[in-house]
Amino acid sequence: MTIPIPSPPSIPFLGHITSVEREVPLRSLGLLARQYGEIYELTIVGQTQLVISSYELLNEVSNEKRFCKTISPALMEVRNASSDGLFTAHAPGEENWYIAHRILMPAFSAMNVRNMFDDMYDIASQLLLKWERFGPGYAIDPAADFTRLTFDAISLCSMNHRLNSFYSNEPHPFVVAMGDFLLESGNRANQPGIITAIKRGALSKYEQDQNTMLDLVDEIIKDRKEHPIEKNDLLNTMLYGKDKETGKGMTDDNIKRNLLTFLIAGHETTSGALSFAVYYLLKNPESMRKLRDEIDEKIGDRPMNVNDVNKLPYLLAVIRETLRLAPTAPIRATSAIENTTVLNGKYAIPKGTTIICSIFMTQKDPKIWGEDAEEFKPERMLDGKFEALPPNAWQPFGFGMRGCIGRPFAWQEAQLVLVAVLQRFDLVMEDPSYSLQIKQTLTIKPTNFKIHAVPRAGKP
Ligand code: MNH
Repeated sequence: MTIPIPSPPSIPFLGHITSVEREVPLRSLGLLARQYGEIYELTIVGQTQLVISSYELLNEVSNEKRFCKTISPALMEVRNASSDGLFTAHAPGEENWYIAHRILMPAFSAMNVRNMFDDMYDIASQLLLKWERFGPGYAIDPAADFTRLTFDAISLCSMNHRLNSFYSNEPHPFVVAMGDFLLESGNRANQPGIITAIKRGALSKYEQDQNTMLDLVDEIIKDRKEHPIEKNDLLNTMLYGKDKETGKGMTDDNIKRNLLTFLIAGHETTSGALSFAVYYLLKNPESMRKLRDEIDEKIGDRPMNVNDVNKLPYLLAVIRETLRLAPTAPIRATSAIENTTVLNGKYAIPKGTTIICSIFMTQKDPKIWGEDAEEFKPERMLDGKFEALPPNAWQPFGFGMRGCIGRPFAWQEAQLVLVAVLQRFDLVMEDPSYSLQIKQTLTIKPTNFKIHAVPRAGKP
């Protein structure tokens, strides 16, 4: 016999909207988990969603025979711009996902990403120069500069297009439009359609933001068509690649949607991860010291090169631990393929119901990580302990066939940037009493966080 899934009391008509805080919905999801447990049900504007927060449940739903990715209400809104691009496509369901997946996977293989190292380093050098020239008195907003870096890097490495974000005081217009678009997409998922319709102003701004993003996409495609290059980059692969299974290429519209997808998914999460890493390292000076010692010993003053990637164990542990505590894509959504039960028949899960997997919570489950689960301890990822983790305990890059396609790219980029920055600078928190505040759009990043970069004595 199954037992009912707990649910907070709801208000007629509005459902559970009031339980889910606008600013940082994640925080409410965490509080609700504390009150209602590892699985609970929410009804938001007429849609039932289950929220799971324990390792055990996440592991059970991480099974492609029984569950598959579903496009959550928030991602349904993001589809307004990205449509059947890889991230927001329905699969199974939309053939374009399979075609694009097969054509584009090889472009982001570990091998191909190695070839992008020099372009990545080019962009990272621009950040180093900026921090050097502004000097130690300048209060750096790491999230803003890491966004310049990751955004310029995805565009240069995969589209051969320079955005030159470091040459502007303002964030790139695409980045501003994207932030507002993602935030509004999340809001729209949590409000009745009638409110969306009433908020006309927001609606037209919402459309403008999409146009701002798509304008850049059009510009990049036009530029490539006018100035073709011979390079197997992502853009040429999209324009000229053929799917071996169907013989089909990607349609013009699907190319546009995927270019947009890569411009968004290819920078926002890595930028957040780098910002969180800096935060945790500054809050844990012992870890900072160990990491710097490792870099000094293994690399010293020479520039890092592609053969150093994945060779620094403490660095890898720091990035893994950062993405455990602060998975920058903090939730994913799945649903049962058939009516089923979970936890040995305890709860019934109807086919198709959206299951929000709170990776943010599951990766802090004390049953896996112990009573100090909330603490930053890279040591738990060292000496074979990462490899020995139970399946799906660490899952910041999603799961199965819908897992992250950019993982090798993000992995190389995060290593390269942390090494280059720590080789040259002593980082200091602007306000030593700062404690983490999170800004959530669809992804998370630290907010109101400022640092200073003091050139290290005797370093180039
Ligand atoms: Mn990425 C899917 C996390 C970097 C491009 N990414 C996912 C998913 C997660 C994720 C989680 C699965 C989402 C879901 O189930 O709904 N991604 C990350 C993190 C980083 C990251 C934490 C950095 C750190 N991602 C990148 C980079 C790129 C990229 C860099 C591009 C170069 N990600 C994607 C794409 C998808 C995706 C494209 C969609 C894959 C698919 O469904 O086919």
